[in-house]
Amino acid sequence: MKVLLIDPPDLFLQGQGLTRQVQPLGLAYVGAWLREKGHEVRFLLPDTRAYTGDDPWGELRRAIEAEAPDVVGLTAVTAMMPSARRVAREVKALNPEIVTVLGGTHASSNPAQALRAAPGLDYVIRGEGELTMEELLERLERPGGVEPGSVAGLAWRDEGGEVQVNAPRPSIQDLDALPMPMRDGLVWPEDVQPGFYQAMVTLRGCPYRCIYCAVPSSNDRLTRYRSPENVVDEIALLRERYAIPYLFFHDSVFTLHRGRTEAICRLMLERGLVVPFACQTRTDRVDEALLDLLKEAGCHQIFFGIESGDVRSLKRIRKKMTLESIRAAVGQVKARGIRCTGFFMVGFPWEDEALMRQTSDFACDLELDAVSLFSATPLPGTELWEMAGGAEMPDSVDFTTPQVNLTGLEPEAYATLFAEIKAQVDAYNQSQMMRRLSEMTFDPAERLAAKRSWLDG
Ligand code: B12
Ligand code: SF4
Repeated sequence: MKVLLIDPPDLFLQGQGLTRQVQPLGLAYVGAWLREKGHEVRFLLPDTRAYTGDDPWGELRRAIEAEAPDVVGLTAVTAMMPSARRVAREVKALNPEIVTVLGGTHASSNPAQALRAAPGLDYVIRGEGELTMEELLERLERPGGVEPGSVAGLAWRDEGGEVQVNAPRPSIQDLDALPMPMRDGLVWPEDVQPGFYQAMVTLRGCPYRCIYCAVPSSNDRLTRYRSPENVVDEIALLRERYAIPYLFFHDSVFTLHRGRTEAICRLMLERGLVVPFACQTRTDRVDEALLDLLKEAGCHQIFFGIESGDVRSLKRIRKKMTLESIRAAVGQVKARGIRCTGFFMVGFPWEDEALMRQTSDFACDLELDAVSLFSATPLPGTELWEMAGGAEMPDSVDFTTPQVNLTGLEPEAYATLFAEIKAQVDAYNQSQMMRRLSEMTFDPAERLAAKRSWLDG
């Protein structure tokens, strides 16, 4: 079948969404699997184009029409659902025969609601999409009809229009058996900036249960790992095929399994595949020896999910760390010349002004290279969502301004306080940038030579 996989557009980006030029790996894995099974697969990344004029959806519509797919597969986080619904509607307006399927985090934690809220969608797939999508396509092709009730992992509408959600499909155990993510087949390949980074994931799932995070609810609870050999084979492929200048491990906790992380780094060194890379992890999942090895293998930047500067809040969100251990981990990273960024969140239901300021003060006192501050936002399937009564749904991807107020403060008071705290963090980030610039020392002789060659030229 002809399958078109679409990452719904974030229209406000106006074609400037650099990170959106990285093919979402969920779609890339599903695409690779379907292609291996004989389907014709293409990708549409609409955020690589600027939207102008009075019909911002026009170009997307024309591209879908030209591709004439049998099936459109969409991915979405919660905040992208309005856009996903709109794309599904556009597809159905073009041709109601095109089958529309949604997968991804939001679909996985909330399949019934996702389908109910989107008349343009035919099916929702929860959890990993490879096998369920393959089975759905196989049934769409066969003369006897789909019989959706027996497809594990599928949500569908019965003849009366009622949404039915089937039992989940067991998760894929052997990740090495999956083909490498599909990074070609782009409808608009000319839009993707050469020299931008490529992303990889080396594991699926997470054993932790942080109350604000949607990862545990969108997978089953099992964490599965790719073998170090399989991971490094993908790095070799990326080097060969795309000459990647930079790699980003998009795993939520890249160093979750210490021995495996070590093995990946050693193999990168052995095979001469040292590539500058960034990764995300927790402060309690690094130590000095591991950081030395990460650095040797090319680690250039580490992102830590630190979240709070209040030890009781850390406990409540299930990040049982001490402020001293966080400080020590950041210091160890920085001592090795690895850039270190921290993610923080304020606005949990129990937080008052003093606690929120405590977090921003702590964040700005850690000597991080950069601080990212978000407003606590309840995502479906999380404990925070339940605490918030499951009522409000973020309708913007911009969590750097409050989408939802969970605190006891009046909404306006919270918005003002958040803006003040954000300004403190922005000023800190700016000062860190200025410091880095001033530390860039130049050899006077080199400067003179450069000036001469410029004058001579
Ligand atoms: C990398 C990443 C990003 C990157 C994305 C880069 C890119 N273009 O890929 C960046 C930094 C840009 C980003 C931004 C955001 N992110 Co983010 N991100 C992640 C992260 C860490 C990994 C995603 C990934 O690649 N996973 C690996 C793939 C293989 O897994 P997968 O996506 O789940 O796909 C599988 C299934 O879901 C399914 N599937 C997925 N799509 C489809 C489609 C079809 C048709 C089918 C059949 C199946 C299917 O099959 C796939 C293979 O089995 C996840 C956490 C995580 N560990 O998953 C958070 C996560 C997805 N992000 C999250 C959030 C909240 C955001 C932001 C809203 C944050 C913000 N305010 O800025 C923005 C939204 C950006 C946007 N417009 O989409 C949340 C989403 C929760 C939710 N319910 O909304 C997550 C789960 C993190 C969390 N702690 O909760 N993110
Ligand atoms: S925030 Fe990170 S460590 Fe916590 S549950 Fe989510 S992925 Fe796991």
